[in-house]
Amino acid sequence: MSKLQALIFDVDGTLAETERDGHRPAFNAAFRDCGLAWHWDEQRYGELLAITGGKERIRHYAAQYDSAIAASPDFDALVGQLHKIKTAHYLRRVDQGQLPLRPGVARLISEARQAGIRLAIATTTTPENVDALLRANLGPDAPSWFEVIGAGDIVPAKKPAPDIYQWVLNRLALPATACLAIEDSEMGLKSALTAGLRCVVTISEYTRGQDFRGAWRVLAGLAGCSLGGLEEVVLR
Ligand code: XBP
Ligand code: MG
Repeated sequence: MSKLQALIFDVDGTLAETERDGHRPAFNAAFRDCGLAWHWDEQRYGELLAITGGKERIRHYAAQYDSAIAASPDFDALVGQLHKIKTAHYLRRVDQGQLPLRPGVARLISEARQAGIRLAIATTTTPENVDALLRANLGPDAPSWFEVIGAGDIVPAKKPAPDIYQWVLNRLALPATACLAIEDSEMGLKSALTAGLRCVVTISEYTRGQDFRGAWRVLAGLAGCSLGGLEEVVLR
């Protein structure tokens, strides 16, 4: 039995519903800015979320639907430029308050802080996106509440690989048994489980119907979830 010592939060889909109305329009704006006739509608984007990481998602889409561009000599540079522009568009949306936290997230973070439970982030998204989302919704100090923020390219293999959770556990210097991961997707769940973590899933807009076998709890969201309830999960 272990006492819960840390909560490790995923970001996109878990802290906030960022994909459909945040990342997706930011990608489309970057495509327009670069003169590409690409457009990811809600359904296409849902399919593309099977590829974690924005740059990886762009590469996958080009390989599938625009082989001429994928084969161009400056494709690598184009991917980097597209993603940089996309991130700027995304950050603008976050800073304008367009991406609120999901119900119950702020309360759980506050409860954990009051109880001395350590906080961390394990996400595929770009680090600046994490800081901006936390500041926009919880105030300028919020990123400092998270002892470890593992994000984006800090690890070689993105979710569902366990790398990002292993990276966070190493920096927390805690065993997986003392922590609980909170995720929204099958990819994130697999990443946490492979890293030896218990994981609570809060289903998000794009992850309804995914395979959450192995999760300790599958919830519609954190609105009705207390820290005590989560601690009881870990102590089982
Ligand atoms: C979700 C992702 C990210 C975002 C886009 O991350 O897979 O790639 O879709 O962000 P998580 P970037 O659920 O692990 O938070 O374009 O910065 O990758
Ligand atoms: Mg997620």
